Amino acid sequence: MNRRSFLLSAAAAATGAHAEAAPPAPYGALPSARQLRWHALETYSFLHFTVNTFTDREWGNGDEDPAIFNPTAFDANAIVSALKAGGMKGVILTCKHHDGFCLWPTKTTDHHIQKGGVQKGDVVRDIADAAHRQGLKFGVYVSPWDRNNAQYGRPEYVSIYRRQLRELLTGYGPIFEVWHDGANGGTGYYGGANEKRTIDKTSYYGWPETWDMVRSLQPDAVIFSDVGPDIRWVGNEKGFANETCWETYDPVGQDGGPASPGNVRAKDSGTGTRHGAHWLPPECDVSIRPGWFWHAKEDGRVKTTAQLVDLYFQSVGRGASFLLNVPPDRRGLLGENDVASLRGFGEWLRATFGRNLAAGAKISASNVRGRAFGAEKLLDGNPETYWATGDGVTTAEVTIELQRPASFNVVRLREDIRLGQRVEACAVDVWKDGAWQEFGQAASIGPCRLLRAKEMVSTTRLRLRITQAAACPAMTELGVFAEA
Ligand code: FUL
Repeated sequence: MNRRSFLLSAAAAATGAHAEAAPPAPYGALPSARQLRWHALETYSFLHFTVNTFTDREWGNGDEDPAIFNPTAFDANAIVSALKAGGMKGVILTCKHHDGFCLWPTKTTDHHIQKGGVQKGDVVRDIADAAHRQGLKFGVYVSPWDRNNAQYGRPEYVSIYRRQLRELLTGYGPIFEVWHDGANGGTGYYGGANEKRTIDKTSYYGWPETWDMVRSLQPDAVIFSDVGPDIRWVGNEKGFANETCWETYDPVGQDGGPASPGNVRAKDSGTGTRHGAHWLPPECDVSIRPGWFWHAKEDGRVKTTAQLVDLYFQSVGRGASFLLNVPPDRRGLLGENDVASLRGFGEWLRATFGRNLAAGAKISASNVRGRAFGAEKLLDGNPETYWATGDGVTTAEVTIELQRPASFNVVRLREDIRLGQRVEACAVDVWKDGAWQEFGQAASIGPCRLLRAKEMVSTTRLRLRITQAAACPAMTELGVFAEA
């Protein structure tokens, strides 16, 4: 400290005025701007729709006649409205699945929607336009494995695949997510060869070059695969992340070597890597039915609203996103049971999280970094403001006094992830019968942690305890909710 600043701070101390504290230094790997925008979505949908819908299969062989894709009452607006009512913020369409059939009139192959003489439309255009009109984001699933293409397995196919992506990324407005599945190579039609083609997953597709192209065409789109580079697969197709789930992740291949799409040690993906070098948050993909595609025999096996709610707690509630597949049927509409479960889920979301019962409460913290970082920032509903402690203060308590007794069973915590993932253990207590009782606890928080009690609790006092953190905590929200 030089003499002038010493005198200034001495003068401030004498008058009681303090210079405003600086924000905490970020900790560890940090999210990019495009990842931050994606984190805010939390719930969005998959539409699995292609020739398989008409052949009753999950994986087409690639020799399907394009004419069989013939929905009788396709209505993109109705599909998107049902997703919107279900609280979905975006929709990712299987523009091309492993069978190679393209749902848009691509110039790269004859195996597309306008060949075969029945359906003359462009399903990609219809879904993209309906989504944008209704305020949902639109994303594309484009399978790298193509069981129809004669060139699959040869270098020529990689440029065909890139041209397909280019068509989708330049002709259909803003794209929020580009989805590459990890199923790669094997038997197929391959232009009539009907053989097995094996590719080297680490080198064949030239992913770095493809991803550079995606970046240049749609800089705001996040890229999903088993290994990112923006969003990671959670390691299962059941819709849940691990109880402790870190946003950071350093993927390793199945044999311990370099990882690539289709070659990742999936058992690590649900937890991530604490202190990992990459911010690579998990996405939990799951179908509302047993299969990814529509099958009449599964009409009675649609997940209920209550099952979707459980999955929401196990995905979004653990810092991941919830990617719910709802497959259109042969009419080109969503089934009645699917629409009803979605509607129920959307109503539950709005009714449960519409009102933070702690809003307006008295709140104080055992440590506050400075006026701009007070505990009241946890209740102001503003994701840009946060409570933070002083540097080096990695344990702290926040106490809330409600204006009147409230009954609730959910507590939501959010860190300010612009500053990295900092908290490593926390607990929430409620005041009951003259003592503190634990309501719930967690290790990781990240963008969202939901603590859910089996039964409603009634109290006027709650407390959050941060018991371990890698750097002073910086948190944007402590919400208290009653499940509808
Ligand atoms: C997997 C595919 O093999 C399934 O058919 C489905 O599309 C799922 C979401 O991804 O890799």
